[in-house]
Amino acid sequence: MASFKGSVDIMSKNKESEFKPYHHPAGGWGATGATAKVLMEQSVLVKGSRGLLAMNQPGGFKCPSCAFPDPDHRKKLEFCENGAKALAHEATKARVTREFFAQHTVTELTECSDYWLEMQGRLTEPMRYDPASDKYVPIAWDDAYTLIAKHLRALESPHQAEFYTSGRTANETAFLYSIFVREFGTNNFPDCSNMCHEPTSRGLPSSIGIGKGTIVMADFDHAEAIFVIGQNTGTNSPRMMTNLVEARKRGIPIVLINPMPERALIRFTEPQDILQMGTFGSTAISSEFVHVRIGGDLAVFKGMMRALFEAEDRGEPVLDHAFIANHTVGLEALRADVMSVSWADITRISGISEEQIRRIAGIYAKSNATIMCYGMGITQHQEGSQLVQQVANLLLLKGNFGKKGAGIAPIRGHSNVQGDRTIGIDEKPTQAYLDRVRDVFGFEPPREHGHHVIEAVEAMEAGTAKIFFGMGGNFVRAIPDTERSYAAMAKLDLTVGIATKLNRGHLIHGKEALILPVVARSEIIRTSAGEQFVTIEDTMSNVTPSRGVFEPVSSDVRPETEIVCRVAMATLPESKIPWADYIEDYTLIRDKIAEVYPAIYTGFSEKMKDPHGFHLDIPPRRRVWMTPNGKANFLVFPGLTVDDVIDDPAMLRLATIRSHDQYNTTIYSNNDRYRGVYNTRMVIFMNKEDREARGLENGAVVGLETYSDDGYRRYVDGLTILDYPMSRGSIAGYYPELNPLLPLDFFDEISGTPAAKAIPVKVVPSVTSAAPIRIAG
Ligand SMILES: Nc1nc2c(c(=O)[nH]1)N[C@H]1C(S)=C(S)[C@@H](COP(=O)(O)OP(=O)(O)OC[C@H]3O[C@@H](n4cnc5c(=O)[nH]c(N)nc54)[C@H](O)[C@@H]3O)O[C@H]1N2
Ligand SMILES: Nc1nc2c(c(=O)[nH]1)N[C@H]1C(S)=C(S)[C@@H](COP(=O)(O)OP(=O)(O)OC[C@H]3O[C@@H](n4cnc5c(=O)[nH]c(N)nc54)[C@H](O)[C@@H]3O)O[C@H]1N2
Ligand SMILES: [Mo]
Repeated sequence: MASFKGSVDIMSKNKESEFKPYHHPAGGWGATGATAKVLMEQSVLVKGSRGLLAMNQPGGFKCPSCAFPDPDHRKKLEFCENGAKALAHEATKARVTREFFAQHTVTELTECSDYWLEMQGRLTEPMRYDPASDKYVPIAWDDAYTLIAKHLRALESPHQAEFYTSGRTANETAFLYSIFVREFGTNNFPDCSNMCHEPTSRGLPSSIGIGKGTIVMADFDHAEAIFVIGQNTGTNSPRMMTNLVEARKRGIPIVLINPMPERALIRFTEPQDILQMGTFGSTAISSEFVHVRIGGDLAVFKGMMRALFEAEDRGEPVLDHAFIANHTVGLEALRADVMSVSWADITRISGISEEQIRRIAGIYAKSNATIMCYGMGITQHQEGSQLVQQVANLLLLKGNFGKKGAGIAPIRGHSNVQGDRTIGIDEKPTQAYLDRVRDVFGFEPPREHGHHVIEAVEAMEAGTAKIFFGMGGNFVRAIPDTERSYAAMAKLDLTVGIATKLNRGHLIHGKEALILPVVARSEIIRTSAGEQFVTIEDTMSNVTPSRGVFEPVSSDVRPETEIVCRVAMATLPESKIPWADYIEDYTLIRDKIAEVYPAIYTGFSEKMKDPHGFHLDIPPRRRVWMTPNGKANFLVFPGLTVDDVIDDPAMLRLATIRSHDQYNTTIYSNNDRYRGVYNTRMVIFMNKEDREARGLENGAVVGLETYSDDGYRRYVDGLTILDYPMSRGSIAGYYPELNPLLPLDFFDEISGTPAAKAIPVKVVPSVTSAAPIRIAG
């Protein structure tokens, strides 16, 4: 069995691994201390602090971390511990230079951990892989563009190239990229969103007419109940904790549905609340913790709906009948489906008692305005899209759209992942959009659907894809089935990584390979037309300008937008599109965005004069439904399970999740403070009874093996079991170390999103000897 490079961290070998449960509230002084520490580690205390002052402020830049919006009027400083980490790592003093690459062969670098690669610092000049020396060597920008163009033009078909986007790419870049790739001739746009909130984008349109969330920030102030489902807010969208704290202080119930009691959602101290900090006070966040089994959410939702229908049958009016009559279709079919499932099955599959489900249904029934937030715990299942539709069903039953304090709230990940989608990064574009592109730009775009992430990997495996072009991100580390995916990438003729930092995606490369370094979000973009800014769309559909404040890391990095334009000019010399102009003046790009999207982007350039930006129209907020029948639809999904049932009592469901000190594939440290894990990431969180049933000790080192019937053995070794209050039958461990366990074909058919939260695994003996973890008593 191959060992996966990067799984075991050489740095942490010298430090003792430890498991020491965290008993403090999340946030508070722990977060403040961690912020100062990361700024010091990256040697950017002064620069970083200056950056934090400009982050998420009007006229400044947007935090490169998550997609949570800025407040309308709130604290003076608007950043969190994890935003500070993202900024410190972007503004770091460390540099990856040509001397660095001269010192290490690529084979040597693949032996280093993801953490070590990240800590080497910012990329400073374009590099080309040299097979003779097995090293990256410098290349001039023009030669890099020529090399890409040569490869692209040599393809038999444009569909042999895969154009990936990670969600940090700004609107202007993403828009030009989508136009260039379509003029080149393909819709192959695998996107990080395919692994993330695609079930939202694909599931919600048939339900409410748009694949986006429907709340705005102010809705938190008017909500009467908030549900947080399958989302680790305190780590992944820490700025949302302010909204939850404020809601709790107003006495609003917050219902948490999660197989793990995430620390911050239990008790939280706001690092920016001086009084609470001074008194070591904290706020209890969840008023009701629903300790669901992995994949048990469908049963919980159906139980809630059943309780509502039963109340109606008893003559207690809990549904919004006027709304249902005027705005929806399909109630009776939904009722029939929900009433056909028994309470016995609901409680068995969810792991939640009828009493508790009735209680949270009661909270929901009483509330006149409810927000339901959800994250990867809902989307990353085999039926993630249909699960999202059930969240919408619940909300529709009480008319929770188009009124203050209510709505559906997918909490997106990357800061512009939603914007990239809006602006054309879509492997299945609509014909109406393609017509607009044709009319505005004067070329005929390809009409057939392109590849999403999984299809792109399959094409690489099959040898039909020849080129991978990565606009940001760390594709090879983010995707499932690590071993197969590495092999697939290595078959390519050319891999291009447009990046700020060195990552494994640059080391698992094609026959030829390029690393092209960019100006980062926090840095100034200067062109002949003066300083430029870009725009992003957050998870609540606010479009705001982002203007960097630091000098670029080197004179040899380029804005992403320029890279797209120059690749286009080199590849399509006959193009009539004025690419050279777009390099200089981003207003020209925004004017074209307005032409392609008149319904939402009219007057874009003008609107961007307001540093607060503007809100894109979300029709359900006006109770307008852009569905084929013009109504909101109750959608039926029969049964109670969202993942294939494995008939073996040894089976455990594994959720691959993020630690507190990582940003996706970027590892900031090997600690996970709120879960009490220090100096290691090779752990699995397990319920004590599940552990004892297997005759194992707390701290035992084991392997995990996936149930799969496609002939591949998927196995990860050297994992320490930690007693953790997980729901029964549910275990969790870290992404990306456990991606080798996630089969490529284990995904939601509607969205193509891998079921990274529901991998069926069994515990198997360990064949290596891992260093023991000290378990604090
Ligand atoms: N600091 C930091 N911020 C980030 C990121 C990061 O890596 N670091 N990543 C960004 C990105 S791209 C994204 S998409 C978001 C991700 O943010 P989240 O959606 O919070 O992602 P995860 O940490 O993967 O896991 C979410 C939660 O799902 C729970 N869960 C697992 N399975 C189930 C289930 O079956 N049902 C329920 N109800 N819950 C379940 C887990 O216990 C965990 O609490 O965060 C973004 N922000
Ligand atoms: N098993 C499992 N797999 C998962 C998930 C999971 O929960 N479990 N989560 C999935 C999710 S939600 C997502 S979104 C994907 C994430 O997949 P990606 O978006 O591909 O991964 P990231 O780790 O966010 O990418 C990090 C890299 O982006 C580059 N970068 C950072 N900033 C910039 C910038 O400003 N410009 C450019 N050009 N490059 C930049 C840096 O080089 C850095 O190394 O992973 C998915 N994979
Ligand atoms: Mo994501």
